[in-house]
Amino acid sequence: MTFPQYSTRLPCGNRVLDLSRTHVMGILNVTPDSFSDGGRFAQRDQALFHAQAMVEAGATLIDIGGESTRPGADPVTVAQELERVVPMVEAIAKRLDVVISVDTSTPEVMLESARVGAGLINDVRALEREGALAAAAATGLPVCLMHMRGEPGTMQDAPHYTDVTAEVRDYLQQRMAVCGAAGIPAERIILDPGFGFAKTLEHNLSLFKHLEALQELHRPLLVGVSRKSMIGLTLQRPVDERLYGGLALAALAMTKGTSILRVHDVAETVDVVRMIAAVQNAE
Ligand code: 7PM
Repeated sequence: MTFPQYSTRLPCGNRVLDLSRTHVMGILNVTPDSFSDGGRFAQRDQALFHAQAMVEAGATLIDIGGESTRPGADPVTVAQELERVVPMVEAIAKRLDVVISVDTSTPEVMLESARVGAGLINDVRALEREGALAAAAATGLPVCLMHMRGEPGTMQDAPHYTDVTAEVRDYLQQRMAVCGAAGIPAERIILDPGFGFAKTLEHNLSLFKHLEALQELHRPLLVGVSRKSMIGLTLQRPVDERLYGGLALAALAMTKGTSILRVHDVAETVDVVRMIAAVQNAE
């Protein structure tokens, strides 16, 4: 393993991530379809219980998202997203020792989440939405910039690339420059190739194979492939049978230098990370 070209200490609000090791980010969905309906408070209780289980299993970050990015999903209003996300951020920040990441593109959600204890902004639109750059800069928090093209609802309509890895790298480099000009320095940025976002299976596989090329940008990488269709299409598996494929990709991503693995299956992924780290740290 080559030594990272960036500081391994990433301040995330009132916590610090040590990027000299690989972290597991647990996915917590707070969209209404993600938990059985027992009313708003029962849903919050269930989500909190799930977050606690993920932290006990070794997640050092929890990613909270209130917008379904599924193609065809109803667009969520700012008020709905605030109501879903902010109370969860606050509840987790009060109770659990974990960095809270908010999966949002909405400026108001960034600002309110930061106010109640979020430690990281995770934006699948790389701060392209109106007002998002200024809001993220105002929070002072680190930002994960993800590559996508178009909008979630239409992004899978025949995406075309000449060289997917180079185009993803160039896009992320451009967004880093835009962030710099808006007062978000490179030291506060995490990069994500955006697996499954405006990419065919072939694009996803090629991008994964050449993931090391993103190290040229000298920033930590976050990879999210958990249960995604690139596993389903490759292995011909439905969404509830993609764990082993996902663990294979987690292992591969880690050996390619990924700092943060965004996953549903925390306990299983933590075993993969610990096992690889044991070998990497041997004489
Ligand atoms: C429907 C479609 C539901 C897509 C959920 C998804 C990533 C992310 C998501 C990722 C970062 C999922 C995605 N994916 N944030 N948010 N990187 N940074 O499968 O790959 O979890 S949502």
